[in-house]
Amino acid sequence: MDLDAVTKQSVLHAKPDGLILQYGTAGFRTKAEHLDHVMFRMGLLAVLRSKQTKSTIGVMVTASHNPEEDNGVKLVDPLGEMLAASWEEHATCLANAEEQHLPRVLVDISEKAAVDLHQDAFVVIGRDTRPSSERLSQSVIDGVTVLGGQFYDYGLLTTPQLHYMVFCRNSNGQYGKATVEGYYQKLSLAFVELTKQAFCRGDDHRTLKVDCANGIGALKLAEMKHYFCPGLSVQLFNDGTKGKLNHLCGADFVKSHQKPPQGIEMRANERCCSFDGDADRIVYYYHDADGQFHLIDGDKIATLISSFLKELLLEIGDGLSLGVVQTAYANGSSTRYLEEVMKVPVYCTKTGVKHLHHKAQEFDIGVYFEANGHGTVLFSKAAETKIKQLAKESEDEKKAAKMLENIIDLFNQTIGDAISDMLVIEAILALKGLTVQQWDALYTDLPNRQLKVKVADRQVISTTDAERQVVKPPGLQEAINDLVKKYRLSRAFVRPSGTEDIVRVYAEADSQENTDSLAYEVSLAVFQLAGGIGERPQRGF
Ligand code: 16G
Ligand code: MG
Repeated sequence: MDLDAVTKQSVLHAKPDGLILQYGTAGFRTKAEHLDHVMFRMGLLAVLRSKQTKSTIGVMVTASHNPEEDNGVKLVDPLGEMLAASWEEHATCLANAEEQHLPRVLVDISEKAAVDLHQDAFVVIGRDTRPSSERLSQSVIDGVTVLGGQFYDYGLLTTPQLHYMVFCRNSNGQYGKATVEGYYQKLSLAFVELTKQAFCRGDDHRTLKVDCANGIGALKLAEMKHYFCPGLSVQLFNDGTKGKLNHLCGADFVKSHQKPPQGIEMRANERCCSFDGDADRIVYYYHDADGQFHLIDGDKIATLISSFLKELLLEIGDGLSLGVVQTAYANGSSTRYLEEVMKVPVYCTKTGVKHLHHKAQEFDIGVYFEANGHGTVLFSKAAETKIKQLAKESEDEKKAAKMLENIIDLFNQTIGDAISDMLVIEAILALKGLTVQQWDALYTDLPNRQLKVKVADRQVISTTDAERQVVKPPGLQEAINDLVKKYRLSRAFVRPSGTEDIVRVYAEADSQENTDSLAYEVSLAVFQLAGGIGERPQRGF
């Protein structure tokens, strides 16, 4: 390591005095103007991680669904996964080191992680469409080059596409070709194969309206959509030509406000979906004939997908295990439906993709979705081999095995991917001949409400049992228990946000009115027992 060169370059990417940032659930994320030094340093860290793993490492510059003025960065590990937890700590140390300590921190990390400094390093970089992203990704490149790393800059990519590229490169192309064209071809080939039967039945021409959050998803879907024709035609809205990124649109807006985005024309019973700003989340929705809005979130997506997979597995008489992984935010009705009607085992983990992802890896086939629309299906190597080598005795078995093979190719196995999820969902709806209303009718969501409470220090709250129980501060869980007892079919939990300086409150109950009361009362308990600041929570929002 040429530490003198690092010191010299680092001055050009100086850390603002006193700024402390944390590598959180989704990497570093804050106002773009505070991130230049973090980007440079993540370039340095990516080189060390690449040397240590002897693999290509990814760096994605994005702040997902955050406002356009924000930005962020995360590292992608060799198999296209999120950065290992021990390296999150290194990332935090490096980002917060004062200028004069930077060389020492780099040496420390190299020693602690036993990095072979003679090893070559290769880093691939992607970015979203934010105005600040191009400049910030240049700072990443400065960091990579000053430590002698090689790099390839993909430029504009969705987050899942960058994960895909990393995995392709580290699997010697076995997972796919590490180009945008390779990604399009892999997914669209699997989609066309999978839907052949449905579309040759002459089913009506299918149209889907997609709100792209004025983000990168629009550019990529525009390049890709001719591959799905004539089976599926997608119409893009909020494609970034006019509106602001994530402003009054996108998956996060639709899910949290439970209303349609601006900028999309919806007619009754038309199937619509929204991506988030970096296209790793998707939610569906429609208006019924009475103009009522219906949201189909990650829970219902998981249900549709797992019931289809279960049917195919029954067909091939497999013995492969299927499990669904959710978080505490999953609607109670979805969990009940999966367990009691579909008889599928359901597991709950802490919020954040990496937690769900790791749990899902324990199954032959692990379906994971957060209610907010982030999710995918992971097939173990063993399951994939078994499906491919199965002695197929009947036509039906052959058909089911072929479909499973296509589904394996269609799902992005590295991380939730709005484009790939959308194609799987569209394929299943077409094959099953399901309308969006029929899908929605699988079960009825319990009314639910999410609120935010401002407290002086959100870390005074700590939780256990996959965030469903509070252990600190004392008395808070007891207060929540007492409030929950007042309502039917009720449930509530609180947790400190990993991305904002607030505490999140979740409540559900038998009616919207009761849910709103419960959410308000729990917010008040948080405010009183966990050091609330500013305005007290108000009834009615
Ligand atoms: C991040 C996570 C997402 C999680 C959300 C929770 C990744 C890639 N993203 O966006 O999974 O649902 O944070 O935010 O892990 P919160 O902690 O503010 O509620
Ligand atoms: Mg995102």
